Amino acid sequence: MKYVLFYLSFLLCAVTAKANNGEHLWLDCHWSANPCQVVGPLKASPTIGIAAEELRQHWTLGPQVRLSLRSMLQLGEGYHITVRQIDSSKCPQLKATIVASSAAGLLYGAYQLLRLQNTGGLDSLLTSAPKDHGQSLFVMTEQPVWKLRMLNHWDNLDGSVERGYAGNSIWKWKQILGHELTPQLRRRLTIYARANASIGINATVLNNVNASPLILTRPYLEKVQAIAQLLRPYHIKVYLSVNFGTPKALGATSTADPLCPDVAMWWQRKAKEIYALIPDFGGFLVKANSEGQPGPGDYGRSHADGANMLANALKPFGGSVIWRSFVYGAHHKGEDRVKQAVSEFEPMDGLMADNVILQSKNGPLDFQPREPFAPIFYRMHHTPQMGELQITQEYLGQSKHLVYLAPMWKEFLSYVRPSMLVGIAGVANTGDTDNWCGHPFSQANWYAFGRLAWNPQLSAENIALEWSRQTFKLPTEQEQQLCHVMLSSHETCTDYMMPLGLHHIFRFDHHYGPEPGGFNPKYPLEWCPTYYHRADTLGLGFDRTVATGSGATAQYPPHYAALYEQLDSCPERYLLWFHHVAWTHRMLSGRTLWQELCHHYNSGVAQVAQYRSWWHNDMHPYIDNMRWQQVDTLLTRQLANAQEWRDSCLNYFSRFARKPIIRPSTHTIRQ
Ligand code: BDP
Repeated sequence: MKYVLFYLSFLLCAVTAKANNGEHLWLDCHWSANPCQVVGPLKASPTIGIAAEELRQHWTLGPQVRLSLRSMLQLGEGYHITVRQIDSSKCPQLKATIVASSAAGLLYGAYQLLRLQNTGGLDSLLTSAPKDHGQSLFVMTEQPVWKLRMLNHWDNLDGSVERGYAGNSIWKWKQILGHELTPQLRRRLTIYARANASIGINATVLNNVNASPLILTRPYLEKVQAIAQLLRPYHIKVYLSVNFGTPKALGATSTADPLCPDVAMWWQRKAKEIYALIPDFGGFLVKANSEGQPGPGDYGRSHADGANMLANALKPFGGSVIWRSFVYGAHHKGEDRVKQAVSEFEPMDGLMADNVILQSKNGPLDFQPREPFAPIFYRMHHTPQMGELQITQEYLGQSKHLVYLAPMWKEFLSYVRPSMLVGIAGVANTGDTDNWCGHPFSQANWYAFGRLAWNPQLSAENIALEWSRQTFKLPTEQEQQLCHVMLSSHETCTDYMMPLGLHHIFRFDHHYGPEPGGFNPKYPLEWCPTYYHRADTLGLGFDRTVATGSGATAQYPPHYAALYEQLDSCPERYLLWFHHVAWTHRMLSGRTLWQELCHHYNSGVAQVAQYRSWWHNDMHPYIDNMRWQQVDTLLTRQLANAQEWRDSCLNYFSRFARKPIIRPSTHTIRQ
């Protein structure tokens, strides 16, 4: 085992000696000449072996780390860390102990200890004078809030990635021969596994929710088994997205009706086959009767019928069904799209098997730059729920814009309490490009997702700081500037794309640039920008009030329903989501709606211009040339794109407002 790990670390680091292409993400991969000693039950499991090897290679603040496994402590996946100052006579050194009740806890504790080291969390111990008995102490105990901390890959079997902006799929099915991964793939996926383990992610769905039936055929299942074997020591469980019509599509049955005994039997046999290959398989993620996917509705059955049939097949093996609530247009045609998840699923609350989890996107529409939270989280009282966040920035500049998503996710988490969920999923932004995520700053979103999934109380500020320290290692002033840019970047993006609660005014299909006038009779109305902004000569915005609109406000708990229903109390960031507002309406700033809209668009562009000139003029000395150049080019592009957003949206809306566009002044940065 030791030699395997030695070889792996060597392989992992060899390629990056020359230039930092970002492949190792936020992780240290230098090869220590003087490894520290790690003591404990190192042979007890491969997971502990990895924890020990990480510490041996990367812990530099003291001669020894002790790992201790105590199952009585009931720490679950958590850990208890103690660090003491020793030998302060010459230069202070630290002695660390990690106690956990599981191998996973030791692994997570090891990564946390290294994070503390690399982000300066133990500096005070190193600099402080010795306390009584010659020792200062640092202690921390942590357990994850959610048991499921999952990535959803939208990777297709042909190697493409739906809404992927960082190259092709990371899985490389052709490089898995029988049960063996090629050395290249093994090396790459080991970096992936290590990155996830370092931030606490413990589950991954390998394939697209728009799933190919082929994933459940034997050759693919054997490849999945090979991936599961690689991920297992990093405490990552594999799940698969399944196509509800699979038995029929593969020609095994004549129908996919969930109430047909042959169909149920097929799934039971399939579950048995999967668990024989992958005993700790997590379960199925299902997108059914949504955007053309097959589902129980095709046979007049309910989502509960479908979910329960699958749940029944997985139950004997301890697996779960994660059923998505992202459905619209199937059963509630004509109803405001944002209301349809509640209309569809609320009547099924309590009817689903106990190993079914309902997974819903953070907002009621579709990963827009800003959405109010989805009310379904408050409407299901007997069904375990998971939140689905999107790391891949489909609607937030993809891998071309610097947009740090933690503030947006924190906004969601300020409405939906962690205790309301059993887990959280993030639609992954990984691809086979060298640095995994395309934009160097998009790595921060993967990092932030994991950290928040572990502990939703962490602040966006601290996570930005942690990430930038581990990724760039900058002097304090530059680090602060960088964090400021990251933290303001989401608001900046909504300013130049869709301020004040505007939504879905993207160009058709690719969801990158603006098309506020977009309308195509060939598409469902719910895909057309004009359906969402409702601009006319009187005003702008979608009226979702009970009094005069679609009544979506009524789906919220009373406090929020009242807040959103009234124009005067509705937070301005959601204003045009819930109200059709007169162009002359006075905003809190004293400006009219039209003036305010111009102000936001101008201010978004001005912010990006500032980011770009800061990076271009000030940051070159502090960042390796490769990444500096990459970000410089991307920020130039982001600026041009922000200007395009501003110009096309203001040009278009000015036709309705019948007011001249207010051009940027020197005061356009958001106050
Ligand atoms: C939308 C994407 C589409 C996904 C869908 C989903 O545009 O590609 O398949 O969500 O979540 O945002 O199922």
